[in-house]
Order: sequence, then structure tokens, then C-alpha cells
Amino acid sequence: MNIQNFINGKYINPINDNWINNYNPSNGEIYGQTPNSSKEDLENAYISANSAFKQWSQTTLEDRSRILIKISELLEANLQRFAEAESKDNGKPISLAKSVDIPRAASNFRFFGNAITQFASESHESVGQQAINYTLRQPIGVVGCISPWNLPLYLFTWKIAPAIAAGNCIVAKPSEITPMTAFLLGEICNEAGLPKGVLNIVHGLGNTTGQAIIEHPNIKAISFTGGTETGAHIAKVAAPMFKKLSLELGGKNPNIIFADCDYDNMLETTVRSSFANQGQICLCGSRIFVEKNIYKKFKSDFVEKVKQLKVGHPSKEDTNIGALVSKPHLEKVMSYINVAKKEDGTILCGGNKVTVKNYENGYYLEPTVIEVKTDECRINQEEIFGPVVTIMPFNTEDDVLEMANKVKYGLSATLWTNNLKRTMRMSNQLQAGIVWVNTWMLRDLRTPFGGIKASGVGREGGFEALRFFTEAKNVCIKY
Ligand code: TXE
Repeated sequence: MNIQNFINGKYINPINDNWINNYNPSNGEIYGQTPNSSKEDLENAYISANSAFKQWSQTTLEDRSRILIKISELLEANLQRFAEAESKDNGKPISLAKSVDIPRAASNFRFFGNAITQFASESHESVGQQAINYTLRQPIGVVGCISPWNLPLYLFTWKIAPAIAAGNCIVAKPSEITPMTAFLLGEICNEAGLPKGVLNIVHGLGNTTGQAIIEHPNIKAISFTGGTETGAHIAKVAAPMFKKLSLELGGKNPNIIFADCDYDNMLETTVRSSFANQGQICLCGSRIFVEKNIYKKFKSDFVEKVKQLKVGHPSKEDTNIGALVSKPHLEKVMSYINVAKKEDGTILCGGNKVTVKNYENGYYLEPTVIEVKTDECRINQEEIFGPVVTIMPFNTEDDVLEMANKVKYGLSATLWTNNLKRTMRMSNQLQAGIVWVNTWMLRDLRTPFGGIKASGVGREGGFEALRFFTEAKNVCIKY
């Protein structure tokens, strides 16, 4: 099936007729073509967005809200179709696409459809000076949204829903590796009555289409989720044009387990936080630190549970681990398993490719647990972004805090303990944008979401996202 760009409410082919292959990770086969859009396509998308801006920015909040909520309802009504498309395009288990990806995409629209009706700004009376100041939060204009392949529609809509809600028009690019659900979204937006040109979707490679978005002088803000290196590149290109930037980048998150935790809950959640979505979530707890007195028990219980995970075809309801997203990504993850061997890591389970019957060319990998001797080894420092976790014991709270913080990333951290004072001490000191205590991936869309250090700049979520997608203007009236 061929994917097309969505510009001014219409599906169209790329001008230069340049296409890239779209692979099905579950069997390694090409199942369609995606545009590799050029600067000219991007310019058309920009023109369309820019022409829609005046009217959309003046559309009442009630009308914007109604349309966003309608998109949400239509996504829910099309859950099965979207989940199947996501699973096929990305390799993730259909059960996950049905329970997480698509419902969350629908929630993103519903949430921001409601949030915009509650978004308020401040006023300051300058007492004694006979003046009043009030703040306008005005939409920026045309903004660029660039999203990755791991949670395709989930992250795509996490950006475009607040951007639209705030009154902007968009040029958006999903990952070229997983373009399908963003492609399908266009027709839903038309059906929901989103005016033409408010959302324009151009497909293509990062260094062609993506690059054209970030270089465009009149796209005034870029919201990006993806790799840290790409984020650094975008920052470099965008800075001289003074674009507003929100960058959600990689992570290498610690999962810290104390002996006083609720063990069964911790064990079950740790399997999920390690391997959900084949470990391809920036929030996965890929470095597991366990208090010494329960280390031996944890190691054997955890490995036993991981061995029970079923690697299989994504369309099977009982599959726990589907296919990795692409062949190059599978090779990258495998290369880290080789690094582990060289670094004296002990592979406790996994480490090998899996051949799934009838799908021999799919990108399957066993969930892999590696015991490391030091937290400073490469596999404990670099983002692998696959079904691979490291485990090691720790002695004291200070030791584990130091190890947890000694990476370049700072996205999330998970802490398992029932000690309140320790919870407070550690959550204050962990270098991360999000700390989960006795849970993982519990999300409330009102909360600020983002990372520190090499995990990015800016926060998404709730009013933070609406602030990002608006410019604050102070008006001072002397009376
Ligand atoms: O991401 P890229 P990749 C991490 C993970 C992974 C690594 C690389 O470690 O192994 O990043 O993955 C677009 N101008 N994460 O290479 O390239 C690209 O087309 C503008 C973490 O797939 O960063 C895609 O739409 N755009 C992450 C998007 O950027 C450009 C999720 C992300 O792709 C561009 C995914 C350019 N010059 C990977 N180059 C997370 N934080 O969740 C690329 N893009």
C-alpha cells in the first residue's frame, strides 16, 4: 500500500516521485512505499498551513475543542484498524497497540480538546502606578512536529493535539520507518471537520524531509522526539533562526530496587518496564540496581520470568515480545550484546535472534538480561533501546544514587521502596525529569513530561505543552 502526503486536506504523491520502501518487521518484507518528500513538497505543506492559520487561530475554543474530541472519538471507533496498522508497521504486539498506542492517541486529542478550554493567562495590577498588565498567550503560527518510530501515533498525536488546540497550524513528519498510522490519521481529521491546512503531513527521510522542516525560516517552533544526536543537530540548525524548541531525547533509566519493596508487584512491573514494546520506549528501566541482600533472589526470579515471555508474531494475541522495528535497529541492538560479551558481562538469559516459524526473516530477538560488574561499562552507559537490560547489586543508598546519576541522560527513574524518608531523599536527588515510585509508566497527561541533561530540553504535557505552542505577550495599560 502506498502512503501519500496529506497537504491542504488532500492526499497527494511527492512532487519528484521519490519513494522509499516501507518494511514489515514481522517478516522483513517490503509492503509499501512512502514518499521521500523534497523541499518543494515541504514548501507546499508550509503554504497550506500558513494560509489556514488566520482562520484557525481565530476559531473559538469551543469549536477547536469539539473537533479535537471528535478526532478522538473517531480514533476510538477505528481502534482495530489503527491497531492492526500500527502493529504491522512497527512490529509491536497487537495487544499493546490495542491497549496502549491507539487508546493513548485518542486520549491525547481528548485531553488537549478539554485542556484548551481551561487554559488561562495571568494579569498583574501595577498597584500605585495606575496600570494593569495582562498576558496574552497567542499561537505561534506554523509549527513543525517530528516524531519517532517507537510509539508512532502515540507520540505523533502527543505533539499535534496541543499544537492544534493552541491555534497553530502544523507541518508534521512521522518517522519514515513507521509512517502508516499518521497517514491514516488524515482521513479521520477530515471526517472530524478539521479545516483544510491546519494539519499537513509530509513523509520522508530525516535528512531530506526532516531537514527541510528544521531549515524552514518561517516554521517558528519545532517539537521533536527522537535520538539525542538528532536532537543536537536540530538544535544547531534551529538556534541561529531563534526557533522555539522542545526536544524529547533518549534515556538510560535506572530502576532501583530496595529490599523493603512490595516484591511481587516490583517483579511483575520490572519485567514490563524492561521489555514492553521490545524495550523500545525511552522510559524503559534499562539499568536495574538491586539491594545486595535480595540480589540473588531477584536475579533468579527475574530471569525465570523473563524466560517465560513469548517472542512471536505481532498479530498473535498471546505474543509478549514482537519484532524489533527494523533490520538496522536489530543489528544495532545485537552489536551491544557483543559489546557486553567483550566487556565481561554475563548473559543470564537471551542474547540470540529468534526464528519465528513462517516469519523467518522477521527481526526477532530474545529478551536479554546481562549481569554487569561495573556501572561504567558501555552497555550500562549507552542507550541500547531494545529488549536488553543490565542488572547489578548495590550496597548503600549513596552508592546507588551515584551510579543512577552517573550517565549522560536524565529522563526517568524508578524507585522501589516502602521507606518514606528514603523515597523523599532519593526522589529529590535523582537526576531525571520523571521519578516513579513503586510503579512505572503511570501517566497523568496533566503532568510535565521531559528530561534533563542529554535527555532533552523543554517539557510536554498539560499546560506545559500549551505554553510551548504559544507566545506570551504582555499588554500594559495605563489608566
Ligand atoms: O532516531 P532519529 P533513529 C533513540 C534510540 C535509537 C536512536 C536512533 O536510541 O536507537 O535514537 O533512532 C527525524 N532533521 N531513539 O535514528 O533519527 C527522523 O526522520 C529533522 C529514542 O530512528 O532521531 C524521525 O522522524 N528530522 C527516541 C525522527 O527524527 C530528522 C525514539 C527520529 O529519528 C533528522 C526513537 C534531521 N536531520 C529513537 N534526522 C525516544 N526519545 O523515544 C532524523 N530526523
